[in-house]
Amino acid sequence: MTPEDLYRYDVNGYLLLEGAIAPDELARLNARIDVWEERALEVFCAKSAGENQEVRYDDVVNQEESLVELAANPVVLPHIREMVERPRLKSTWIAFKWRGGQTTLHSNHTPSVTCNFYHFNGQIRHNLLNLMYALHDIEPGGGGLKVVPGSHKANYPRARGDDVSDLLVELSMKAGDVLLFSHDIAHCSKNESDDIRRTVMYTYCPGVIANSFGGDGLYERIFETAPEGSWLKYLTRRPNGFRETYPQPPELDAVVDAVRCAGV
Ligand SMILES: O=C(O)CCC(=O)C(=O)O
Repeated sequence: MTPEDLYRYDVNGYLLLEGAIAPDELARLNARIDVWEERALEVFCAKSAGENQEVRYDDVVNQEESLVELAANPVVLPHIREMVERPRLKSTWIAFKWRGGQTTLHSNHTPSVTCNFYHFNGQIRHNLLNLMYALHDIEPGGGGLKVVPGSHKANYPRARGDDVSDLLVELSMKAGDVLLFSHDIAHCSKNESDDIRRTVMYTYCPGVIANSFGGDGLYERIFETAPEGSWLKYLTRRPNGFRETYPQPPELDAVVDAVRCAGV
């Protein structure tokens, strides 16, 4: 991460990286995700008007092979490595949001256990770093994440019933962009357009934290088949308290250089 990125992320609690998925890869992924959207459309059509107009599929890396490699996307590995201690993949999901589809305002910001939330300790540390990839453009009003910048470091809790709409900033994205954000930031979204918002999420936690779904062996199959010494293997290892279950690959300079040479 550059000093500019670090400053912005620390102050705001989020960072948008443009073009994190190469165009040909994006087209390949979207062709696969079209199939999921067809499935989702059936669920959406069965919803009543009062329901949340969102269809979400959890744990997608175990169901959609084309999404596995993105878990260790070389464009974002330096950010994950920098900001999460002994990182692990925690959860993944695809979400389709139609008009009215929303996620209500929430955050993890509960500074009751000091090692368990966003903090700075000579280095940015997260309990939960979220990566939201836009697979289609998300125009203003199209369900882009709305955040309260800086709220990941708030010292006062949000007052009950305060919708903080005066503080919310909506983040539009282009297809292939990735939005990194601390789950301690107050965030929400609502699609108020006729476009279907199509996103895929990957979340990362320190090695000591368990998976959101399934047991410790949730990513066993991916771990077993990932190349020895790879970041994919490391990120999908089992949690085991403070003890590592697989060695962390070397620093990412070589990865970053390779990405630069490839012109990503
Ligand atoms: O899909 C969204 O807009 C919100 C995602 C979210 O709330 C989260 O990652 O915690």
